[in-house]
Amino acid sequence: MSSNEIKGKILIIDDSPANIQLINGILKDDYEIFFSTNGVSGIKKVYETSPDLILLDVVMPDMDGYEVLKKIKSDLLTRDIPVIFITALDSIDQEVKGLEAGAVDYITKPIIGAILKARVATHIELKKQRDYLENLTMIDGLTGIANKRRLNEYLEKWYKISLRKKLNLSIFMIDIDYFKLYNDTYGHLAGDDCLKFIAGAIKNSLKRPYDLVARFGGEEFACVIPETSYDDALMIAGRIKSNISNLRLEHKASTISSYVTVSIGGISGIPTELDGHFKMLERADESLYKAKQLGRDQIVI
Ligand code: GH3
Ligand code: MG
Ligand code: MG
Ligand code: MG
Repeated sequence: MSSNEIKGKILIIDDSPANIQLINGILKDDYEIFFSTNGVSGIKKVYETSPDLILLDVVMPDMDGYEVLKKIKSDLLTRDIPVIFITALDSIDQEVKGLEAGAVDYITKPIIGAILKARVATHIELKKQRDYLENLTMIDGLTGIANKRRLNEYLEKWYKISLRKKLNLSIFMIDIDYFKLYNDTYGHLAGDDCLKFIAGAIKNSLKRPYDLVARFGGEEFACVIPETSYDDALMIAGRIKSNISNLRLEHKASTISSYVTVSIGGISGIPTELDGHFKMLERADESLYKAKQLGRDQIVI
């Protein structure tokens, strides 16, 4: 790797080490390169490295390129990664078959360095634009945090990862106490400002890059906290509550405090096949209901 800016991660899956070496030589200055010499380990590498692009050989013993592509396309976690076939099979039928299987491009051997570079650059750029646009559709307009669509996608993804790797997953539902009264007292615009402050306080309470806060609806927020023990989840929920109370947003109509408070319901545990990610959200919502029943301004996990 040179000191140039690295533009993305590329995974090469090819049974020929000589091919891997050749492609690596062409691309290594611009990209971080990973490789695998067979389909099974290649698929494992896809999960380990989350590449921006996969260069896939068609003819390989055991598992061929089509089977590998099918596997990649069948999983939500990997299906959006663009795959380019690189192969010596240069018939039109083969190329059509490859593109119909879901490859974004088809490059025939012998590999010409400049062409490989140019096509790879195009597909990496397209992927970045896709990711950018995708992100735009997943942001809540008022608060700037993730919206419900993003939450669902993110939760489904972490549910699967946690199930597979037997990791603890925590979900919080956070609801502002007596928010209708807040609107009635201070007006709807002040209510909107309050939602923005609360969203910011929750966001600031989450320290790790994989923690997500989303606006679930009206005055409800949800957090997805992966790879965190029950005790740590409880501590994070406490941090959220105290950061919100530190905002000291006046709420004189509230019967439990003179400031805005929230109730937090959560679940924390290793998911099982029986759960499903919606079921986990439901259980977090049941905890929230309990927190409300117990008098609001508290955490139930
Ligand atoms: P509880 O303590 O039981 O949660 O009571 P609550 O008043 O917070 O709950 P309720 O569900 O009755 O009221 C929610 C209120 O949130 C009603 C609705 O007008 C307000 N709300 C929902 N979305 C927005 C919004 O985008 N902006 C503003 N200002 N208010 C909103
Ligand atoms: Mg081969
Ligand atoms: Mg509510
Ligand atoms: Mg409420």
